[in-house]
Amino acid sequence: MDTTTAVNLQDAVYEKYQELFDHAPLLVRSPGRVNLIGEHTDYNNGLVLPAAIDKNIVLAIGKRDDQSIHLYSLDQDQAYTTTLDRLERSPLLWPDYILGVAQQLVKRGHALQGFNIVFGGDIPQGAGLSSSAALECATGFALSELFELGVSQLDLALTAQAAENEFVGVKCGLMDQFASVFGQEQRLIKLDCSDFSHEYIPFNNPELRIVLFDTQVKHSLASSAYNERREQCEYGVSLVQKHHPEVKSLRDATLEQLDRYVKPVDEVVYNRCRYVVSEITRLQDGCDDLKRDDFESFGKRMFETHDGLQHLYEVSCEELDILVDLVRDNDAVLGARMMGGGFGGCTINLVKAAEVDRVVKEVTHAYTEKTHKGTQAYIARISAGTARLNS
Ligand code: GAF
Repeated sequence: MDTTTAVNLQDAVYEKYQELFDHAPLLVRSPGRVNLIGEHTDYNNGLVLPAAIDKNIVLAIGKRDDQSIHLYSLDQDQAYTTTLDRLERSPLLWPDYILGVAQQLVKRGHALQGFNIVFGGDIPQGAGLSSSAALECATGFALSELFELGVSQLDLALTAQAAENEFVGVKCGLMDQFASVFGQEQRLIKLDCSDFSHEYIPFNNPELRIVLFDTQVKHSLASSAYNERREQCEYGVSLVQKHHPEVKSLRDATLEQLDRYVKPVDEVVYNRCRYVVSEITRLQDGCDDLKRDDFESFGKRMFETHDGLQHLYEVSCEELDILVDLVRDNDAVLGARMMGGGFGGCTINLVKAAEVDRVVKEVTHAYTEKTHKGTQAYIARISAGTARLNS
């Protein structure tokens, strides 16, 4: 977070809390994320390579003497009130990310009492930077600190994911919540979603920048198509499993098995599975590139990922494809691809630091010419994960 914005946001959240509830709150922040490579692999027990970024949800929390829950969103300028025994979905939608986490903590045997929350953020919404995962992780962490629940970092990420799966209804994997909680300055997280083991890979080349171009669109089929992709992957696994019972997820499957057992039955499911199996290998190779400082090779893999997401997994959209095509032959851009669930949001680009201004100007202009829409560019700085802001 840019220091001035960060301080302003913290101050705004803190002051609003005091104005509404008349006592000093506990303050936490939880970041959004980028993902360098490894898309739609997390819910297939595969690997991902995310990092927390310098854009955050800031959340103020305090105890109440009763069982009620008072919530206020600074960005929406909306309040919502309920009670601990009525943790149900709200017509306002944003409270669900908070109530879902509270429900999961209760389900896991933690004792809560009533609480107040005020939150705000500078993570662009609907841009695929995981503002909802950040809100879930901020809530879980804040409740754990407030009621001294001792929730571990891994349980925090899993609780937040369960809230998204069960309360909000999006069957997401663990990547976004894990990155938000486990993020570290200038380090990528190579997370193995089959057993949650992870390794940090330094990413601090001063000559490179991570630039995000926001399509400024979010096509409506995003969450239903997401759940459908997940089902298609599971179906592909079931076809392989009939012959290889040891294959429990696409992480265990080979391209040969897909050719043999999935392709003859369903060409679409085959394409989905082929993308995932190739992407898991691509991520492993990409991590080797990074360890050798071979960013050229890593960048080429990012373009390959985009091609797979566009043609095989079919979660891209016209605007994302245009943004990637605009930089394919640009010497200052080593790699680019759509990022996150798809059907809108941002592309992630690896750009030579000295050329960032020129690239942003050219892409912004050309995108508007082609789509008659605006794009917003963000430079993402890799930052630390969920933390307390006061004692
Ligand atoms: C969304 C999901 F929330 C993640 O779990 C992940 O599957 C991603 O889409 C695609 O890689 O961000």
